[in-house]
Amino acid sequence: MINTKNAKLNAWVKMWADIMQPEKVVLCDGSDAEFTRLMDECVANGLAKKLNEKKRPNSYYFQSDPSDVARVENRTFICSKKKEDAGPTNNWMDPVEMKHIMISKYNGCMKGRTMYVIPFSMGPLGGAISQLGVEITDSAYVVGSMKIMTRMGKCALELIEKTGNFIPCVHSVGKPLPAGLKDAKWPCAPIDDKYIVQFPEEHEIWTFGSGYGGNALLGKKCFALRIASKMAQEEGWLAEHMLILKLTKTATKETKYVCAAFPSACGKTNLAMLIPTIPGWEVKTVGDDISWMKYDKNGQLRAINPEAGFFGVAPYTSEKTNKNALDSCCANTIFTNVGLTPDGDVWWEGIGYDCPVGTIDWKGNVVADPASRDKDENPVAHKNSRFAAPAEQCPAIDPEWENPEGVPVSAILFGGRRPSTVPLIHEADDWNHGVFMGSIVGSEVTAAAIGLKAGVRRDPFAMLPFCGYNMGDYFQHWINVGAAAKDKTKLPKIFFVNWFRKDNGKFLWPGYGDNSRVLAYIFDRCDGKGETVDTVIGKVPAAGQINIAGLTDGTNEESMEKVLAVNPEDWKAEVALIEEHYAKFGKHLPKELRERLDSLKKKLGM
Ligand code: SAT
Ligand code: MN
Repeated sequence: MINTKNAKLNAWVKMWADIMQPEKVVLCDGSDAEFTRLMDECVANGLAKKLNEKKRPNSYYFQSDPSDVARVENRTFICSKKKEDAGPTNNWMDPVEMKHIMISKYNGCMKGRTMYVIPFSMGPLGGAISQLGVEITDSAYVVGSMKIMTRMGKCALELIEKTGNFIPCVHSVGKPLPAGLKDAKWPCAPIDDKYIVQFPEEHEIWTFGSGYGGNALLGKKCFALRIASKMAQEEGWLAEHMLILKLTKTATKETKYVCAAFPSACGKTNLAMLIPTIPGWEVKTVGDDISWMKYDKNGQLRAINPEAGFFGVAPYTSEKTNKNALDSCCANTIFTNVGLTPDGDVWWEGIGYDCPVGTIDWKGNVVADPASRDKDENPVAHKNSRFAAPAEQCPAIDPEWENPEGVPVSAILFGGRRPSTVPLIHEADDWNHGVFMGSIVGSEVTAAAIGLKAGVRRDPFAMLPFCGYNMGDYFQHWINVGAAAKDKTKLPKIFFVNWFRKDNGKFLWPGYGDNSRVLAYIFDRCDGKGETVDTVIGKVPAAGQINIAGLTDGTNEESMEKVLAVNPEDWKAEVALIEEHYAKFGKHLPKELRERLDSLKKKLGM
């Protein structure tokens, strides 16, 4: 058992060890030596491969079970006392009933395995916006990943020992290891036996049966979004699925911080680490996935990145699309479900060079003839294959990224993948209009979750899979946060962007580094500069306001007109979809949003 200075923590671990019956219990110290020891143990047991030390020092390669490659939304539950409090967009089960089921699953589930106890901090240690947690797990892969993704071990334990405050996070891969048997390459439970469970009223997380990403690294989606969104509602702050970046106008050294919410696998990591293609601008990264925001004593909304690493989608990350992400995973990185090259390095589709003959694909098969392989039907790297890399290794990391006070937020962006209807950028008239924009975010489905139907789905605030309570009440919370601003002029300006609009099947905007052209416009708009045109949905840039000088991909005045167009017929069809979406929330839909929709309808003559 463990013997920390905190009796509550000791008793909690003992209670779970009695239920799960591990062979031993290990309190993680978070040291580099511990990381290397645990990862080398995985290698020795056939669960991982060590990558070529010369090419990728201290880095490891894992292949998951084919049933365990992404989040599982139909196995994710919000267990509030009342079903209504989980709302229409979450799976709900009664907490008592769920605990009953899960205790029977957890009973003896760690037999033959080690129970690791991981104290961790989400956010800079001791920071005003930060929170503490403890995860118990029987997966060394999870320990290694938590070491990269959070501040974990001794440093967090010392704070927990002082305060006794921590969010309890319980995880097991759900596969006891009988004596004498060799472990599976990736132990986990069958798909229908996976449970990703949040108890929002108790601020507690129980997951079972999956070892992958957001299902198992409980500091991330389960805590920093689902539980934290509930805590934020109770305490008046915001826990959001947003990247945070710093934009600097190099001539004057003026800076602005921007937060942006896009659904999973829509390019948050790329935007967060963007290298501008226009002179005079610099982008630095604070975070690529999650933003916690609170007002400071002067009424300025400030944001922290609660994470310490990037859990990024590997495919299509290249020198060209995201050099900073590639450089971030140069060492001390865990790769999952990418290809493994004969010289002990990693490969994925879109890495920027051909797949070496003899590469092992994510399913463990040798790729004998890379050229004949169908990269969509049978990719070498799974479409949701990931790297977990320390944020401090990012060449573009902002020196302020560990500021415990957070960074001041000037603008908030919403967006998704929309092939039609939605212009490259439009601007909200005020905070509540921005909340309306967030509430109607929609996106084409990506590979970040298993079992979703293809097509556009509504993903309000990019929080659909991550909101820990009734989404209608969450909309209301956003309205309340705006209303609580001491000084409304300090509220971030809100914009909606869409890098993915198409014309005849071809993207109308180059994206990636060229998104700096849109960021430059946003920067100026935050200072009240730049010319806009009013449309039914908000302000769009006047012709010529977005700098397209030097673009060689065919972008011109004409294509800009198309990418910025607001077509009333498209929006009439969109309104019908929004009506359908809003109808789900019943009396939980804030009247302010209903009024916005009515005013849009009026403008469209509906
Ligand atoms: O939830 S994960 O951490 O697996 C990745 C994502 O969906 O953004
Ligand atoms: Mn995400």
